[in-house]
Amino acid sequence: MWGRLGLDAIQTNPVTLGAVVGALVGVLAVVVGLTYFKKWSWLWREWLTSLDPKKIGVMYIVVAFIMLLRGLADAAMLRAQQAVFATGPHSPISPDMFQQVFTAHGTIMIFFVAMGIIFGIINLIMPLQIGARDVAFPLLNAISFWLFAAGMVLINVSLGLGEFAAAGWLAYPPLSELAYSPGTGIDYWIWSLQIAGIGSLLSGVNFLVTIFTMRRPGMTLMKMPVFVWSVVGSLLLVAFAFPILTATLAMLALDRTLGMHFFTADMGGNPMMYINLIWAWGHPEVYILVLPAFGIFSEIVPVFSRKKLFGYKSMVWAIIAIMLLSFTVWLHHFFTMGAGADVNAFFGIMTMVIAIPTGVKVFNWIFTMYRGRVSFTTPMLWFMGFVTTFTLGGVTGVLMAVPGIDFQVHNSLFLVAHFHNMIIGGVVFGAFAGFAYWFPKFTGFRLHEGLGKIAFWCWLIGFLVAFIPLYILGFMGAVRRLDHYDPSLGWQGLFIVAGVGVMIILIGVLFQVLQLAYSIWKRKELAVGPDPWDARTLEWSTSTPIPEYNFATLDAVHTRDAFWTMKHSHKEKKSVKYEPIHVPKNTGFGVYIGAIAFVIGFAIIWHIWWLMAVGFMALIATVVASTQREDTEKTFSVHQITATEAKLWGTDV
Ligand code: HEM
Ligand SMILES: [Cu+2]
Repeated sequence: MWGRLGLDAIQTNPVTLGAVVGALVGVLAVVVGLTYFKKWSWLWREWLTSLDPKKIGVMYIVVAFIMLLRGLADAAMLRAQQAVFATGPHSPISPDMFQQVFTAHGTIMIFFVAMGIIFGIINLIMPLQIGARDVAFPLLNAISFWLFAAGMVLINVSLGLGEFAAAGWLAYPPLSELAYSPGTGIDYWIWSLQIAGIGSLLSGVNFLVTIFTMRRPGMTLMKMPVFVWSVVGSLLLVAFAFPILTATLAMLALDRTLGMHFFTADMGGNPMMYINLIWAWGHPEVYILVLPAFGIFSEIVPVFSRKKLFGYKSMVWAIIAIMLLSFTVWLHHFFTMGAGADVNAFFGIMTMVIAIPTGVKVFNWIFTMYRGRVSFTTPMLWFMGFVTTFTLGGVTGVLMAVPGIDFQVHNSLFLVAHFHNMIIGGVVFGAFAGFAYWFPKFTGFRLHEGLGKIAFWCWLIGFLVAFIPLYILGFMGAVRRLDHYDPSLGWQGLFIVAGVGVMIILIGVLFQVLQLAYSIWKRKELAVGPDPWDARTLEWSTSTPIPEYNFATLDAVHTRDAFWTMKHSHKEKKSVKYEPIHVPKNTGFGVYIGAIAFVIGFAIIWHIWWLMAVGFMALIATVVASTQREDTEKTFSVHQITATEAKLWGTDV
């Protein structure tokens, strides 16, 4: 009846059990809190069923932040093992568990932290920046979020029920095939990524349509803010790369559940095919994550340098070039697989070519600062940290693009240091910069600067202390995913230094939490107006708090920095005339579809076939029911808009 699921599926390892109990206590605390304060219906009405991208964006970021804490906990365990226990016979972390921990860390950080942050920020900022009131398909947007959330819950269930995957974050076969990973871990991995990935694909299409059809009148493509351009680049990559992931995961699932042989080492299968496919998605994926971060910095640098962005057009072309080139380099992840010298040379050269448009962007940011009146606020500090660490990561990347060198450092800690340089310096610092920059637009108060600066320095110094030793260790021959080594190798000192670096980072995270709490506490003193930084793009032109319909009127724009022009052209303000505005009504369909996707995934993982069938039928019924909704919009009347605007702008009449 319950397929592979039995009581023996419950994890009993003390470390895992502790984590599960901790997580359950956390969930319980939230449930009790919501019940005690009678907030359930508020939560359902205001948040879970909302189709407002501003709220969906916040929910993405909340999920991503919780997952960041889990990913950091995993990272701390890896560091503790390598610094303290790796040379001795005893460790609280068994070799098998170590594999689960690095797989969990990589998977969760990429799919549920970085992707969550990026989609959260796109939801929050993109519609506002193009001067729109919504996205093209609001319900689809909610469904995407709930599929992301369903994938997140599913992969975390494997902590307590069954096992976490232990084949690395990309689950290379043959290790990930049934013969070598007979448990449920890989199935959890496949289905949670499949569900979340379909959500990402739907978002990608949804946002592209939004950008191409819903811009303010007058905002031609070459007048879009660079952040929006970076989102276009990122989403085109989503649209073309995620189907490859979906197909690859589906083939691995067919191998594992129906005994097929796409990627097995026998019966005509070929594991090398998987490695090609997964990186044909995987390399574009890193640009899916980093392009929006470039976009964030392209907004921040001009505002805090009090100058317009240097080289707008070259910025746009650089995004397009990076986007196209990123599909031509995937083989640099497996130069050592034996494709031959000519193939390796081609992919090595293409990889180096990508450094050119990226360099263009870095120079443009620096030229924007040149002779500007630069104010070193926290967003700007994150930018400076980004330029430093990202450039270091870029240089080591170009180094590894030389196949001959890669043969030496492939799968070593040198590589691990390189990609964390790009991901932490690029995506994570970019997210923090954007968070500090846009926070006041959504809340009406700034984050405390002093605490933010301390957090920044902890992150930057902690990052360098944690990862520079890995470059050296990589040269000394330390491979990645290593849970034991001989003390005579002399590596332990460097691993201990790296561990200290992680502690400094964790102190930084503590300061960020402190900063948020303190800023909320002191929100009266930190209160600011709708345009605290004297910014240039449309999201700052509406009031704070932002009304549900974003903008009362959709005035045409004429220039690139549209809001800047509005502020500085001394045209007489025409008397505004409002028209009724329609916004989508809340609906629970997103939540239902996410929940059903979770059940289907769970049923397939545990081979509970009747439940899977029931799930699919429920899915079809729900989709059909959702198309039958009639009363899907609510309307703000002219009278309501006038009253709301007067209240928001503090000009009560
Ligand atoms: C912020 C502090 C972080 C620390 C201290 C850290 C630490 C580590 C460590 C120790 C490993 C294992 C290295 C080994 O193989 O020996 C690792 C692997 C990895 N990390 Fe991180 N990491 C951090 C953040 C991130 C972030 C933000 C991401 C992505 C968004 C990320 C993605 C990965 C991936 C994909 C792997 C490879 C996992 C595998 O081998 O399958 N990490 N990290
Ligand atoms: Cu790559």
